[in-house]
Amino acid sequence: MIVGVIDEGILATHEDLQGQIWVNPFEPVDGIDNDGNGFVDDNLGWDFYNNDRTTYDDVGDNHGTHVAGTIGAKGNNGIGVAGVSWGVKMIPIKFLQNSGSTANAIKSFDYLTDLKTRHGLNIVASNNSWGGGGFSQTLKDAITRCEQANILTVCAAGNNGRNTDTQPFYPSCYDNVSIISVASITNTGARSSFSNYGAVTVDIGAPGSGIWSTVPGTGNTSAYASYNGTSMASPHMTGVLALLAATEPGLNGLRLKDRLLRRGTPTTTLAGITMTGNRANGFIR
Ligand SMILES: [Ca+2]
Ligand SMILES: [Ca+2]
Ligand SMILES: [Ca+2]
Ligand SMILES: [Ca+2]
Repeated sequence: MIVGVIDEGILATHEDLQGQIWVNPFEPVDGIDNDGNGFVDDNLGWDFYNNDRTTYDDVGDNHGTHVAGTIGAKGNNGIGVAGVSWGVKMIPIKFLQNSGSTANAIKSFDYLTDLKTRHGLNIVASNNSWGGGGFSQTLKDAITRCEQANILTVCAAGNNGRNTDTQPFYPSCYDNVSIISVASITNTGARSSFSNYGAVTVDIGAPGSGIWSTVPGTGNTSAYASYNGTSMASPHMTGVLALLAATEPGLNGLRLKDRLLRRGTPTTTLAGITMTGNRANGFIR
């Protein structure tokens, strides 16, 4: 199972992420674009922000590293945390470094679509713990190209505490059927006060308050921190999606999404303010 993490970079050498980061098998580091995708030596994904091959930069790529830990930090190794899916491989696709552009977000989605269509990799989804720009037809079109390649787009619902049915937040509110928009809940199951919601535009809830995960420490050491946000809820959902895809390899794309949403746990605090009224459930039957 492979998922794309479209975010900041990821500290791939973190003690609890080693082995969890995808390595491009078609791209030896030799100064040549061996796989012909236009990116030289993209063995660990690509950095669209700086347009270079280093998908971790020592400038505070902590958000991306934190998100990655929630999806797939190594479990059962006696250290740190355990991600939702221990068997997943994550492709670092960096387009954020404090800020990011829609143009580079589009390139990020297309990078993933190209990897899957070119090599037939089992890329099931991308995680998108970001948003906030206005409506962009070209970004929506890039998500549609992912959709056509059976790559689901998991999105943070946003942290404005508002109903996005009336005040949209993007990309979570594009009407692509492949988007899964995730609200944040607390450890009691209540909606986190910051979390956006919407009976039409938000699909499901997942934990996003007080989430302990991997971050770069001083000198790029392995550290851990607690963050809040729908940015932390979305990767829980992406992790559950990877688990489900692993146990039911015949399911992909929209069938996977449908199964994923329906197997959530009904949650009264999410009823009427999300499409399903469910919270994510990683229990494999
Ligand atoms: Ca390449
Ligand atoms: Ca190369
Ligand atoms: Ca870089
Ligand atoms: Ca661990």
